[in-house]
Amino acid sequence: MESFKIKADPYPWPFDGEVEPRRLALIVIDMQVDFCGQGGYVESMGYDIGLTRAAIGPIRRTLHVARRVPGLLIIHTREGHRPELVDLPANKSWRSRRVCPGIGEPGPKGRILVRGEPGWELIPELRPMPGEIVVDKPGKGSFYATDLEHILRTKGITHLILCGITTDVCVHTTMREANDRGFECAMITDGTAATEKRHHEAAISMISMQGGVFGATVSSDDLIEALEPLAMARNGAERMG
Ligand code: C5J
Repeated sequence: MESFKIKADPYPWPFDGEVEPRRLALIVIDMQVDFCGQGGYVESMGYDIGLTRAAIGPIRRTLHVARRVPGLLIIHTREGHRPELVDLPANKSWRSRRVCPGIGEPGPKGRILVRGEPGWELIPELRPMPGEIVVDKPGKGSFYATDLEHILRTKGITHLILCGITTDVCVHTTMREANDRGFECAMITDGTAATEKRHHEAAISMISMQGGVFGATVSSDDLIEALEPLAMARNGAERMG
């Protein structure tokens, strides 16, 4: 079985030399209209979605290769709450209403961060392909109150590559949760983005402290270069994301 390693910061990834694709999952976090689409939650709060949308191109290019690597598991996550909001903690609700519209309230893309609403959907550019896994999560971390860990353990996954939005919130929280559970993690620097550039940069910088306290960071170009030799040749039916 072929394996690969990647140029990364602060150490060549992974720590254990090389990884086989069957041990690896690519996790695409919360690429939802609410976080990077027009009329979504992030835009309604007054942030520039040009910043969060910057991750779309690098993620598409990464998926284009990753989808052709046999054995590599692809997982998408969505942050959102049940329509009755019974899984929305009072403090998360209260804080979100300070910036308005709050979670569960109506916005241009339906009720904010509510499952089934247009704003909660994954953006069309990054729609999952058949066979890819979608994990719905009520919190910032992808492990909290989900079956993600059960899926990863069942599939024998030991290494994770993370991308999506936002770098400083859901991506970082997921990376920290995964790291504490013993998964070897790398985050794609240009495949992540935040609502403020300085937060994105700080989140990347934090990962490299203490010798790679949560894992490592890689560029999408270096990841693609490492994956490409393992990818099957394109066929006629295959298309770019
Ligand atoms: C936030 C996320 N920022 N997906 N969610 O509230 O990072």
